[in-house]
Amino acid sequence: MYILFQLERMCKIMNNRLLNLGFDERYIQEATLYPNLFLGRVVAQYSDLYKVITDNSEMLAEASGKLRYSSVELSDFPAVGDFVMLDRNDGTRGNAIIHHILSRKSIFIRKAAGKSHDVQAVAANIDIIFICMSLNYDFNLRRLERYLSIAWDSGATPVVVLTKSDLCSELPDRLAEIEKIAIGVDVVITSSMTDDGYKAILKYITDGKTVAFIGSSGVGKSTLINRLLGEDIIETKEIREDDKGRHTTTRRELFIIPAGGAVIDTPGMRELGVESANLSKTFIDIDELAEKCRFKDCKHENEPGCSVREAIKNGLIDEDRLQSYNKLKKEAKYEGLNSKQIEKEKINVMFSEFGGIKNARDFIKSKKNK
Ligand SMILES: Nc1nc2c(ncn2[C@@H]2O[C@H](COP(=O)(O)OP(=O)(O)OP(=O)(O)O)[C@@H](O)[C@H]2O)c(=O)[nH]1
Ligand SMILES: [Mg+2]
Ligand SMILES: [Zn+2]
Repeated sequence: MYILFQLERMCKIMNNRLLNLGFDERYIQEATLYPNLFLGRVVAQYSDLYKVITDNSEMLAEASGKLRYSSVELSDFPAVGDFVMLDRNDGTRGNAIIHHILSRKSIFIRKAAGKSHDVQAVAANIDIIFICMSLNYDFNLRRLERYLSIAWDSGATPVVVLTKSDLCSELPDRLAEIEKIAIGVDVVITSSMTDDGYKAILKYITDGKTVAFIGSSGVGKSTLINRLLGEDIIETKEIREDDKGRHTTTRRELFIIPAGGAVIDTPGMRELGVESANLSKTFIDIDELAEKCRFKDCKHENEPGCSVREAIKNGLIDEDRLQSYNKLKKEAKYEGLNSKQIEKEKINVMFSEFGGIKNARDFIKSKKNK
């Protein structure tokens, strides 16, 4: 009886661990396509090596030759948060091999720094993206618009996390500014100076969900995650006087939260290059006004009957916001493509038992004709 009880308890712990890691029905089902391989989740990356967790083990893994050669962009390689198919379920006989990456429900992508213009996956299969911005020197509305454009395209839901509220004396002003530009986005305020200063973020981190913290260096991402973990697992460091961070966190890493859910910590980003963006969601105010412009192809410069210019004149929209919109439009190679692709993949998974969407359509048609 006691053994049975212990067994039940162990199963519960295991199931909770898997649930908190995000192993939900969707991935378990997709994994059945590869009956000879094992399902795991990438929790950290060290250049070419990955730390992976499976249902009963943790091991190092590398991408298979085939996966490496078929990858065009950096973002085609495994990323932290990815669900992957491995050749083994324990690491006692050397590194495991990652053969497949399961289809991603969301992916936060940025153009990598440097000349390569490569596209890098920051975090995969996340439900919520915490865009962290500190309420002192880091506060910058134009940068926030940039983060939001990518986040809305990622397939995850953005939440703005304003950190270091203890260092800000104009909180109501800052909030009013943000509310004007982060349309339809939750905004939460945190401080690590009080015991409950991090509690506003708790409601977003629940069983089976994965959240990612992104933002500039030194805004307090790792400090918040340590609070969630209940102990100082991640190194945090004071930043210099001029608030230029030293990049304390150097790798992306996924942690399981004891109370439920998983979080991904990321190193502070110096620049955030935009490859794919959802501008119509981020700048919904401008898009809605643009529909009322006299000319369909209005550039909102000095055309007559321009509703956007009218709104700027009346102080409803800042000129800077329109410029930010134009700049991102120019920079983004794709608009709304990422999310559309993800949507298509979801549909394909849904219809996989028919052999994909095309066969599903034929099937529905044949039913109708009967
Ligand atoms: N006053 C104040 N300081 C904070 C707060 N949160 C974090 N800090 C301090 O800010 C510094 C940077 O915090 P980190 O958590 O390392 O910042 P990070 O965003 O993880 O930085 P990177 O890892 O470099 O990206 C540390 O000295 C923290 O103690 C806060 O709410 N108020
Ligand atoms: Mg950090
Ligand atoms: Zn116009």
